Parts: sequence; C-alpha cells; structure tokens
Amino acid sequence: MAQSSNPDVETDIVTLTRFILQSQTEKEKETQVTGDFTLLLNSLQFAFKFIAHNIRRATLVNLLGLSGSANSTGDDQKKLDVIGDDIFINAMKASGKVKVLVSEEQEDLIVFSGNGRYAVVCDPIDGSSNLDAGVSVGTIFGVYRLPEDSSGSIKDVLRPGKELVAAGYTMYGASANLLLSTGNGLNGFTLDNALGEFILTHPNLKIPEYRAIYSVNEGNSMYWSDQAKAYFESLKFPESGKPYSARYIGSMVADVHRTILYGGIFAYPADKKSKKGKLRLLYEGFPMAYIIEQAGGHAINDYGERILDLVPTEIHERSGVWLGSSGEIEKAKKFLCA
Ligand code: AHM
Ligand code: MG
Repeated sequence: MAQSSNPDVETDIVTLTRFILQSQTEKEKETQVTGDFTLLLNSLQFAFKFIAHNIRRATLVNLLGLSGSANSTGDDQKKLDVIGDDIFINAMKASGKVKVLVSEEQEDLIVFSGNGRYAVVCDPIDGSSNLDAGVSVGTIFGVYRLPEDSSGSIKDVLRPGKELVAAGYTMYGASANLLLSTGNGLNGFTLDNALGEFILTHPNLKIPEYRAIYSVNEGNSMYWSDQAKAYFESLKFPESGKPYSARYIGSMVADVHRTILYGGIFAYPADKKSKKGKLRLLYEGFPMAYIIEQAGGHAINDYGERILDLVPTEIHERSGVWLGSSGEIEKAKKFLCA
C-alpha cells in the first residue's frame, strides 16, 4: 500500500472489488478468461451486504422467529432464512453469470435461463437456530465453473469439492467478515458499514499447525463411534496431563472462523442418531474444506478421507466433517482409521 500523508487515515485501502479486479487481471494473463467471474463475485458481495443489513435490523422490524413454513428437509424455517434465500437467489439470477444454483433452503436445484457459465452452491443463513440469541450466523458458498458442453444440469454440481473455483463464507457478527478463496490462498475482508465496502483486513490467512482446542457437540457423545469417543477422551485425559480446551458455539461459520484464526479442530461426526452426519457435503463441507486447505489446514470425513475428493450423489447429501489445524486433524485421523 502507498504511504499515506496523514498517518491516522489509511487512504489506499484494498476493497474486495479492487482485490478481485487485481487478481482477475493476473488470472486473465494466465488463462484468457473473461471478466464474468469478477462480475459474479460482485453479485455475491451484494448478497452478503444485503443479508448483513437485514440481520442487523432484524430485531427492530420483527424479522426474528419462525416464518410458518418448512424447508426441503422439514426444519422450521426462520423468517430470515427465507429472506436470506430470496436475496441470494435474486442476486445470482440478476448477475446473469450463474446457470445453476443449489441452496440449502430449496429442495431442487434452480437452473436459470441465459448463458451463465457458473454453478453456485450455498447455505444462505447457516446456524439460524442461533439467530434469536444474537449469535453469529453466516452465508456459506462455493462456485464451480460449468464444463464447456454443459447447458445447466445436476451434473454440474455433483462434482468433487476440489473442482471448486472459489469458496468462502460471510459471518454476520459484530461486523460482517468475508473469508474468500479463489484457489490462491485465503483472504479475509471486513465490511465497513459507512463505506459499504468489504475491506481486506486479513490477507493470506494461515491456520496454526497445532492448537489444543476442540469444537464438537459433546451432547452427542453417547451416539458416537468408539473411534470418535476414544479420540475426544484422549484430548480430555491426555498422557501429557494438559487437556484441550472446549469451544463450541453451535454455528458452523463462527466455529470454523475461530478455528481458522486460533487453530484447533472442529468436528461434526456422523453418529448412531445422524447416521450420515448432520452437515451437508456440497454447500457446507466442500466450501469449508476448500478454504481450510487454502489456509494450510486439513479436512476429512469419518473415514479419514479428504473431503474435497468426495463426490456427492445428491445435492443435499450429508457427511461427517473433521477440519482444522493440519497437525490436529492428522492426530484425529489416527483414531478414525484405527
Ligand atoms: P443449519 O444448516 O440447519 O443451520 O444447521 C447447521 C448448523 C451448523 O451451523 C452447526 O455446526 C450445527 O448445525 C450445529 O448443530 P447442533 O445444534 O446439532 O450442534
Ligand atoms: Mg446449514
């Protein structure tokens, strides 16, 4: 950044738009791609700002509480879930760059008319059961480029997570924080409400290799596999005599955000009650695994397989998820694969 003449005011800040344009220009030199991707990311950031705005004003205008309808998997939908979903769908449609959209709130995938060359997968407001308590929630998203011969179908999203060209989340908390990767590291942006811009505040994020923090819903432990039980016991009663700290918010975006910044492990294993796990592979597991790996961490399923190598067979497929510091995941893997 250029030196400001006034040391109190940074006058040469990197906005998300500037960051995207700069990285796009570098990519264009390599791959001759068009500016479509830049325009798509611009529409995504509009959706994040709009959702952030609605969450901030929710308590004032009575948007909290149930909407009276249920989503595709039977969960009660919150008013904000519905609003977040509508905002997201409309923004992706209006971008003209998206052909296929998968949302946690929609039973089927949506295929837009037009010549969009991207497929977007998303959970518009994840962790919404926490909304009434003012706990941070977030939008999780991933972007695939359509194969040349595709005119938009389910095949465009039933692909391994390693084929994503971009992924991330925006966490709506005290401020709105966007963590974004386009396959070249992980960068963090904070929404400046006065400017209405996401500002690059956490360039090139890296997860610490080890950290003695575990994040899991321990209330499920009686349903866990013997391997999962043995692993978490080993953290609480270690030979070293120094047990791990437990931190669990119950909002994936917030738990993953802390894990990226401080290190440690976040897990939602499959168990005897949720036999395939609770979290969704396509729009929760993949985007989180993608950015975790971009920050130097690891992400695996209950069998120790790399999440980004998995191929979903349906859009709402669930999976056990273990992600975080590379050293901590490798330790867990020894138990899971024992
Ligand atoms: P949602 O998509 O219905 O909001 O559910 C996903 C959320 C995650 O944010 C979080 O990690 C998990 O559910 C918490 O589940 P639990 O309450 O079982 O611990
Ligand atoms: Mg969710």
